[in-house]
Amino acid sequence: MSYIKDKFKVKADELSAEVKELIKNHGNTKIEDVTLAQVYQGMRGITGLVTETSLLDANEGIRFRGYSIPELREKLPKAPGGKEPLPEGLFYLMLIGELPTEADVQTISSVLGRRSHVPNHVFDAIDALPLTTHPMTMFTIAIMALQTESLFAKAYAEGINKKDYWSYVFEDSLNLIARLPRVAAYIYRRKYKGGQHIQPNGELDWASNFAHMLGYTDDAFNELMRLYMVIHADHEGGNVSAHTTHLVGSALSDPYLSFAAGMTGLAGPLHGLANQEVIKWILDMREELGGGMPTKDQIEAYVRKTLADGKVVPGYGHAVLRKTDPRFTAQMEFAKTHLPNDELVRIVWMVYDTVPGILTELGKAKNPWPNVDAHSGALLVHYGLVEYEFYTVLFGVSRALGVLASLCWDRALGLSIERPKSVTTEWMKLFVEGKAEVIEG
Ligand code: HAX
Repeated sequence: MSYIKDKFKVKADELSAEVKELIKNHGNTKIEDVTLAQVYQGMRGITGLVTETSLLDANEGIRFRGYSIPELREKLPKAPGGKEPLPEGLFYLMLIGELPTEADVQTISSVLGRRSHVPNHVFDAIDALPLTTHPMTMFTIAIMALQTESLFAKAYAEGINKKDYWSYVFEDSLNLIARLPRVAAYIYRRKYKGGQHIQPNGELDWASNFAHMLGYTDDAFNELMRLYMVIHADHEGGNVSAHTTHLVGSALSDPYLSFAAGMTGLAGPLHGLANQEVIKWILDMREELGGGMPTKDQIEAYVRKTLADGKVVPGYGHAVLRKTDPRFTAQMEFAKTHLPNDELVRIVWMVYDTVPGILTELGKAKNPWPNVDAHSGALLVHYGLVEYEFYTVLFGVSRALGVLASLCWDRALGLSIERPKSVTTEWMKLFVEGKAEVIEG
């Protein structure tokens, strides 16, 4: 691993120098004006963050270091006999900014395998929770319990030079990514499989070892896990889980604390929890209609009822995207290859034929198209992973790759503690009347 860390340091030193020059020469350049609506409505569209690992285009979707999802599926190294990219390769790409070789991916795979030991007190912390606890709550608590292992926190307590922060954050990030599948699988097996745990297999790649610890042995499920771990990893910096991890990290909270905070955000139904909400919504619809395949008219009626009840249609819409999410399309392609006749998948596709027209007709949602969460559950159900409350944990394990690679960059670039300015509505009213000055933050 040390050669990858050395390579990261070289890249980080180069970029740090460029950023210093940019700030020195263009620090006062205005990027855009901010409207009152943007301040009230979730800061939508305000450029206020730098995230090196990926960039989102409203129409094209996500690009990781310039590569789209179809390009990643083609160019990243695969497991022997596999067709889907290995997530270890995506992690390397996000960290270093270059496509990895097979050897780079092998190195990361074996480092993650070697570092996957989880101390017993973490399992004890999970075991102390009632079985009824939501898996995302268990996951977040387990990550907090793992914080005892933070090298950054120990080094900071002993006193380190700020130039070295990145090195400890780098080690913590690798250790955390290595441990998360074991923690997540423990939660799954405890809650749903009577506590019959499965030991890791160090011979397997990161995603298929995760599948193995969950209890799945099907090769196609390994492929799904590799694809799943790649497409959920990163979505630039402003989404709730990435932004929260970055924000908390900016206070020099260590990667365990920062990532746990990000996961509490991922657990919200407008963000990562939407993946469980989608499948729940489809299953509820099917139950209400008496089972089997619904007709197009029945789906349309159910969508309209959902909206009339003042609820969102889960899996549709996005704060930035304005077209079908390429992460949805990648899963659709996977389904066309591996499970084209699956009933639930066909319902997902029928919903895709129905919802955008209705949301467009109603004219409220800025994006009527499906996002990543609209498809993922149906694929998991097909392979037997029917416990949908667990789905956001899968998302969280994947999201670690992106937000922790970003956290390494945050510390390597010496980014500041985040502290935007806030105002009161009283101030807003005076400002629009020309009676208040902009207060310097
Ligand atoms: N169903 C019904 N109404 C929707 C909608 C949907 N799928 N998507 C947006 N709208 C509504 C909004 O609730 C909002 O209504 P109000 O003015 O009454 O508040 C209006 O349309 C305008 O919203 P928007 O500007 O188009 O969307 P936002 O940027 O505010 O929100 C969301 C983006 C993703 C939160 C939103 O589209 C939504 O709630 N979708 C359903 C939940 C979902 O799928 N979330 C997962 C998103 C992807 C992700 O983060 N995955 O982890």
